[in-house]
Amino acid sequence: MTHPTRRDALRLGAALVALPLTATVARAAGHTTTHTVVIKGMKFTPADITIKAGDSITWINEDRPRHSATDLNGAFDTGLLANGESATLTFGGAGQFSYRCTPHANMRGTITIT
Ligand SMILES: [Cu+2]
Repeated sequence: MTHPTRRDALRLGAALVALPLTATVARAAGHTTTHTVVIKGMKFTPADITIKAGDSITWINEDRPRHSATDLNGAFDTGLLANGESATLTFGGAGQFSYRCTPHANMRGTITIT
């Protein structure tokens, strides 16, 4: 839990929250949700997820190999998660992200924020 890479990832997540006014409104209304993406069998489930601005996603690694959720354009990175570890990021604004696992290029996912 104190791995430096993980802390950096959380800071990036917090930075994403600060951006748009719509996210602030959504959070003030108390309608945010934390979604779960399970990493198991060398894939993200669900691989494609749609959330609302201000929501969070928790990635949980249930595999033996280490995995990450790493944005293709560098917007976020959970860092490598060992078996049983998780990381949570909050997404502030509408948009779309495509991400992959750093060690396993064929592990792909998308996040759509409405
Ligand atoms: Cu992986």
